Amino acid sequence: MDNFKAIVGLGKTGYSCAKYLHRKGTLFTVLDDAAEPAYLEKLKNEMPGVAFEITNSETLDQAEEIIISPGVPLASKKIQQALAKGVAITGDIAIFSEATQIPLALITGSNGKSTVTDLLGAFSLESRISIGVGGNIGIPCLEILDKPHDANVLEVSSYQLEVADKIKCLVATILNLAPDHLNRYQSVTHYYATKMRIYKNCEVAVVNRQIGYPLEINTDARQISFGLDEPGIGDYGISVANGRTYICKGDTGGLRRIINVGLLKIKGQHNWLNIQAAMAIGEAIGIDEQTMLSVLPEYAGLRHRCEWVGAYRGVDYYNDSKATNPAATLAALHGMPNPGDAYLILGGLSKDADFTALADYCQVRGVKCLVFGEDRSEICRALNNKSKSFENLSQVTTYLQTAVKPGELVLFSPACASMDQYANYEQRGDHFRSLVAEAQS
Ligand code: UMA
Ligand code: ADP
Repeated sequence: MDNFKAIVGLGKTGYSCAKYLHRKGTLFTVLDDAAEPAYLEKLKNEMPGVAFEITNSETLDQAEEIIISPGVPLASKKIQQALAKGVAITGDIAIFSEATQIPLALITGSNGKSTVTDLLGAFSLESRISIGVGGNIGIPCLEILDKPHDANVLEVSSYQLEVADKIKCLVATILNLAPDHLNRYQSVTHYYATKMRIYKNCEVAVVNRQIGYPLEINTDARQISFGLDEPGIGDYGISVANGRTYICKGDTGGLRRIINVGLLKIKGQHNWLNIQAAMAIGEAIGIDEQTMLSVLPEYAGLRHRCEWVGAYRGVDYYNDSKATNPAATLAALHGMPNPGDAYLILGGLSKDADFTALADYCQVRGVKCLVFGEDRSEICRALNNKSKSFENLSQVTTYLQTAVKPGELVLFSPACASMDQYANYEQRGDHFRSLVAEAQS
C-alpha cells in the first residue's frame, strides 16, 4: 500500500474532495469510469499535478484509502476487491464530520430531506445563528466546511451513509422510511439499516413517532419526536380545535399551538411533518421559536416539490418532479385539494420499486394515470393496465390538451428517477413546465 488516497468518481463530490485534499497537500489520484467526467477540465486546470485515471484495480489496490462518491456502488467489483486487500474506505460526510468542531445536524429519510434542510437554511436567514447548508441537496459538504457558520446542516443520502458509520453529530433525524433504491440494495431491510447509521453517535435524535424504526435508536441520545397525533411533553405534533388544525408542542402546562396549518404556503400532511422535524432540529441547534415562527408562513418550498405551475383554462398544473419513489407521489396526491380529479403523470426509471400502494390509491380515488419513460410497461402492469402509456413527456402533454377538463388538475409526480431521458430531476421538471406553457400559447 502506498501513501496516497484514491478519489473515486469525479462529479460534484469527487471534485470537492480533490480541492480539499489539494488544499491540505495530501497526495491523491482521481479515478472515474468515464474517460471525460464532468469535472475533468476543472481538475486539470486547477490542480495540474494531480493524476486522473479510468477506474482500475491496480491503483485502487495500492491506495491507502478510497474516498468514494455516493453514486459509485460500494458493491462494485473493483471496490470490493480493494477492500478485501485491506484498503480503507470513506466518503465526504465522514471527512467533513472529522474536520469540523461546529455543531452538526444530519438529515436523512426517504422523502422530505431537501425540504427540511432548506427550511433550516430559511430559519437561519432570520436568526442570529448562521447555518451552513449542504450535502445531498446539491452542495457537496466539503464546499461549506471552511465557511464561518455557527452550525452546519447536511442532507445525507443512504448512499453517503454507506461509508459514514458512527458520525459524531449534535442532532440526527430519519424523517421517514419507504422503499427506494432497490436497484442498489439487496433488500428494503438493507436500505433501512443503512439509514439507521445516522443515529449511532448523535446527542439529540429527532424521530418520527409514527414509524417503526427497524433497529434500536441510540439510547444515550435525547429524543424529540414528531407526528400527526398529539405530542407528549417536549415533542411536536398536531392538534385540532374548532375545526382548525395546528402544529403544536407538548409543554409541561399542556399542548401549545404553534401555527395554524391554514397559514402555511406549503401544503399537505407530509409538509406538517417536515415543519415539525425542522423545528425540532432548529430547537436543538438553538434557534429560537419566534424566529422559526416568523419564517413559516412565508416559506414557499423548493422548486420541483408540489410546485404550482399555473392555472390554464380552469386546470391547475403542479410540478413534483422531485418525487422519485411511489411514497413521495402518494404524499403529493394526499396533499392535493381534490386528488379524485387528478391526472397523474408518472414514469422514468422505477428502480425496481413496488407500485402496489400507489395503484390501489389511484384505483380507489379514480386518479387517471399517464405513464411515460423507460420503465412504462412495468409501471402500467403494476397499475393493472388501467393507465395510458406514452414514450415521452411531450406526448403526454399533447394528449392532455384535449383530455383534461376545467376543474380537474394535473400532477406531474413521476415516482421514478429521471436519468432515462433527463440529466436530473430539475431538467425534467423544467421540461414539464415549458411543455405546459407551450401548450397554452
Ligand atoms: N461514476 C463512476 N462509476 C459509477 C458511478 C459513477 O465512475 O459506478 C462517476 C461518474 O462517471 C461521474 C461521477 O461518478 O463522473 C458522479 O459521481 P456521483 O454520481 O456520486 O455524483 P455527484 O455529482 O458527486 O453528486 C452526488 C450525489 N449524486 C448521487 O448520489 C447519485 C448528488 O445527489 C448530491 O447532490 C451531490 O453528490 C452532493 O452531495 C443527487 C442524487 O440523485 C441529487 N442523490 C440520490 C437521491 O437523492 O435519490 C441519492
Ligand atoms: P428528498 O430530498 O428526500 O427527495 P424533498 O423535500 O425534495 O425530499 O421532496 C421530494 C418529494 O417527496 C416531494 O415533492 C413530495 O412529493 C415528497 N415528500 C416531501 N416530504 C415528504 C414527507 N415528509 N413524506 C413523504 N413524502 C414527502
